[in-house]
Amino acid sequence: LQPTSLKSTLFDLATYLRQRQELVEAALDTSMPILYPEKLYEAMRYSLLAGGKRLRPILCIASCELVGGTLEMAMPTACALEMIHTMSLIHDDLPAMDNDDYRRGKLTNHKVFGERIAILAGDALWAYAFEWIASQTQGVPAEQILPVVAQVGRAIGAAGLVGGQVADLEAEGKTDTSVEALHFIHTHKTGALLEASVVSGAILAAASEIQLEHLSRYAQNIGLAFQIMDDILDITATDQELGKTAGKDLKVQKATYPSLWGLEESRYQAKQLITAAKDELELFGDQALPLLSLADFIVNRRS
Ligand code: GRG
Repeated sequence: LQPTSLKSTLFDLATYLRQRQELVEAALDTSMPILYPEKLYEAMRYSLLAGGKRLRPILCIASCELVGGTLEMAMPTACALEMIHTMSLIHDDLPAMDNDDYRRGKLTNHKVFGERIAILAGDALWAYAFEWIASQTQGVPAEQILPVVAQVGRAIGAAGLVGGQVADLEAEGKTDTSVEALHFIHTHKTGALLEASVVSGAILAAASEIQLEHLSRYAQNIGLAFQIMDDILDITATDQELGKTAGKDLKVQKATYPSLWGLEESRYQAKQLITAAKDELELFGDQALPLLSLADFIVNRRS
């Protein structure tokens, strides 16, 4: 018998990811036609279809399928999660926030469309995300769609992305940020939407309470590991791998996991979290291979 933490080596993740990415890409493309005012829709499409790993939609679909649901049941929510992720990147790149010129190897939204349209494209994207879940989800009873809406709403507001972003802004320039404060920032900024992705997929497939508890803990662990790896990659990956351009202005000093723990300890902690995440999936047996492999992907990725 193989321990859960070793099982994912049997799974062809590259093919799985490519196939899922193509399906998500096509669904996102049809979700966003260009209407009037064209400039707004073009700005929304520009960032929504700018590539990216599509990790949140893929987690949502994998979790839905794990609990016995279908890809079709999960796809509207999967697309909505990517719309929200995209809007958070557009707003994060704004001059008032991180002031970035490049994202996913392309000019940032405000560099192409101007700040005012970038803000509004972000606003329209997250409103559309909720409309999309409510109007497009089929084959799922309304009483399962409602908690998904609540889960996603919670993940993006003060108890999630926005709360994490504010805590992050408040930590800027400080030299005494604690590990607890850094955890707060990242469990909210990054972890909350990853958790909502996994949990919402499972809710759509009518997961039991016990399944939801395990999947939540799986997602919390991969969420933190994901951020630790992000911090590590910021130091070790090339600008090309990160989709940035070389020679950017020096950023405001921020605490990171490697700055608090060092690189080696950060890698160790990320691996520990991935092992813990995979252990949470024991009860699902081999059905969990996609989520087990996705956990490994988080620590092995190059961008
Ligand atoms: C949600 C209403 C609302 C506002 C946004 C700006 C903001 C508030 C929050 C910032 C959130 C943020 C940018 C978190 C970082 C998340 C993160 C680790 C992004 C990188 O994710 P990947 O690696 O990116 O999945 P790709 O490009 O692959 O999609």
